[in-house]
Amino acid sequence: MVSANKKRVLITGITGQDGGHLAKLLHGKNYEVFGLIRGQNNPKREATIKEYPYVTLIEGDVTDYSSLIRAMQVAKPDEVYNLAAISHVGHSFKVPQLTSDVTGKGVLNMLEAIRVTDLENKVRFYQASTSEMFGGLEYNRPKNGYNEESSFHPRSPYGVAKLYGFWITKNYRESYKMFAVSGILFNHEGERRGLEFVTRKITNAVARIKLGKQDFIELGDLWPKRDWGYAGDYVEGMWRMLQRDEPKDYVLATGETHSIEEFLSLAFKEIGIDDWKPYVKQNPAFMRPAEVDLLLGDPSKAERELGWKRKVDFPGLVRLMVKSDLNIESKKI
Ligand code: NAP
Ligand code: G4F
Repeated sequence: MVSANKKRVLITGITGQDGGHLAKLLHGKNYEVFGLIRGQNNPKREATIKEYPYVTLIEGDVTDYSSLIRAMQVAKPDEVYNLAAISHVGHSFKVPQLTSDVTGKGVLNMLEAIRVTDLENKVRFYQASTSEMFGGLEYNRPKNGYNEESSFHPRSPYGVAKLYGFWITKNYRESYKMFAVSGILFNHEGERRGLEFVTRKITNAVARIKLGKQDFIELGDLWPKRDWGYAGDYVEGMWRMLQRDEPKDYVLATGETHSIEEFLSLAFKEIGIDDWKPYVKQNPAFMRPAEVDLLLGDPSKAERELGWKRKVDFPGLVRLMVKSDLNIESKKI
């Protein structure tokens, strides 16, 4: 039964890591939650229904404008969070045109669907922008971390597509006075992270090594550094951005950066192994044509204006991910 008093939200990318965290958060805040799901038989549909039974799924695809119009008509949302994307940087080099259509032009499709259906211009729009837009090169890296004024230098088809999404969001805000904002989020991880991303790939392998199911892990470059936080903390920041009086863009980050080697070291220590090196092999297949060397974010504007601050620290993040994977893997046959 849909209540007339409840706020309504449409989330694209509902089957992804952030989609799940956000649906849970907003359900807890008494929102009526609608989620866009793609494909005629999406393999994640059943798991999504099981874990988030309160979400009403709407079939659609961000490359299909007409499906977004329909989603708007069904959900009648007060807020839209556009999380849908081809989000894996390495994969974006393999499917650059599709990445451009989904991760880039998909943002325009969603904004247009809002513009033509929201005749009172009341819908608030969140775009999932990314630290990958900065590029992590030494020449444009501020000492205290990238902030909302830093310059961009994307290093992948993903980063380039996201930069288009960032600018078209800003353009719709300026042109049509839409409440349309970008969260420029640094890496956020957790127990719901896809296995294709390096943190979860490591914690899953560590759990399997502990349980005797796997002997080693194959990775690409180990020196890049990331500003890693916990996804559950970051969706709270997304929501806060849409509750402001004024539409503004914000960086969400921890203000710390760590290498993949540091992540490996902490993860293996969780299972009592001090020297991780014998368990890791390097495989060029996991290296990228261009790398983002070091990402460090400066979240001070979000801390000041949104009252947002990450709660889970780096060791806490590694610990919770290893613990969760040990739990998942020990239940599998
Ligand atoms: P994710 O787990 O990869 O989820 C991506 C979602 O997009 C999935 O639900 C996927 O659906 C959906 N999707 C892909 N193509 C689509 C299409 N054509 N139409 C509709 N939906 C489509 O990503 P995430 O980690 O939750 O991140 C959420 C958003 O934040 C993404 O836009 C990502 O680029 C951005 N971001 C993430 C981070 C991070 O560290 N996690 C940092 C900055 C920005 P399927 O399940 O059907 O594939
Ligand atoms: O875990 P990753 O794939 O994440 P990446 O490239 O930083 O992107 C993530 O964070 C972005 C925010 O900054 C998001 F916008 C994006 O959607 C995504 O969520 O790779 C992290 C680092 C890279 O330097 C990569 O080259 O780990 C390195 N790496 C080394 N071996 C590996 C592997 N990455 C993956 N995925 N798999 C490996 O085997």
